[in-house]
Amino acid sequence: MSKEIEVLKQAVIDGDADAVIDSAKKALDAGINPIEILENGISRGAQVVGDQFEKLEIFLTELMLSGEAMMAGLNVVLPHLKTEDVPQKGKVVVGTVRGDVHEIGKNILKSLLVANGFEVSDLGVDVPTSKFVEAAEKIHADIIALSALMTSTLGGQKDVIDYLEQTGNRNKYIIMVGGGPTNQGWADEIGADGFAETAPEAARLAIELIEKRRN
Ligand code: B12
Repeated sequence: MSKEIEVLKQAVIDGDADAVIDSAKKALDAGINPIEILENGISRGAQVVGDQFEKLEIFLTELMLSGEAMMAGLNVVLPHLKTEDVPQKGKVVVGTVRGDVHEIGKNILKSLLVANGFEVSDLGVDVPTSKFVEAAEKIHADIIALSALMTSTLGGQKDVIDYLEQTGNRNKYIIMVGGGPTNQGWADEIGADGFAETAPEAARLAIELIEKRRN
């Protein structure tokens, strides 16, 4: 891993927003791909912070400082994502499910979808089930992308699918799920159409699923 990315990852772990901004700029100046900066610098730093929090090696204040540092890094890196000069691929509603305020992964996903030619409506965090469906109907979305970062909020993804089924609208939308505790098994269990481990994979999958549906 390059020196710039190592420094960035450590700055995320230290919860030092100024150092995150500085090292993210240096990584961009060094010509490192923004996706690599996000995945290997910010996301890997987040993973370490999460592990430390789980083991009670750090506490909420430190978790919050790291969260703020990650957001600061995102603000530097996301505008540098290369936007593909492609025709519109489709419309996506994204959001973090009810009860969950984690937004970093969702924001990366949104930016990568936009960079890949999708029109994205971002509902933010702690989004009630019905709001996803209302927004999807309003913009005639192709995809609803649901982020959940906690085992206690995963159910919010299933709620959206159940709601669509109950109202006879399930087949109108492609449902993608992702975020920390989600996996393919969970996606299969709740009847989602797709799961991806990372945002770049999610953007590729969105293209694949939309093409499959249209053919
Ligand atoms: C930063 C952070 C916070 C910040 C969030 C800041 C913000 N503005 O978002 C703050 C401090 C607010 C926070 C709060 C809390 N947190 Co927190 N947090 C984290 C941490 C360290 C990093 C999360 C993150 O941003 N990762 C980086 C991003 C890039 O990764 P990602 O979200 O997974 O996204 C990637 C992929 O999953 C994918 N993806 C994401 N969404 C989607 C959606 C789709 C459709 C697809 C296909 C893909 C996809 O793409 C992304 C990029 O590749 C995690 C640890 C971890 N391992 O996740 C804990 C963690 C998620 N938090 C945790 C907890 C417990 C909390 C609190 C309850 C703490 C408390 N006692 O108050 C609160 C929850 C508040 C709430 N109601 O939501 C636990 C959850 C445990 C669990 N399994 O349930 C974790 C796992 C830490 C731990 N190990 O204990 N947290």
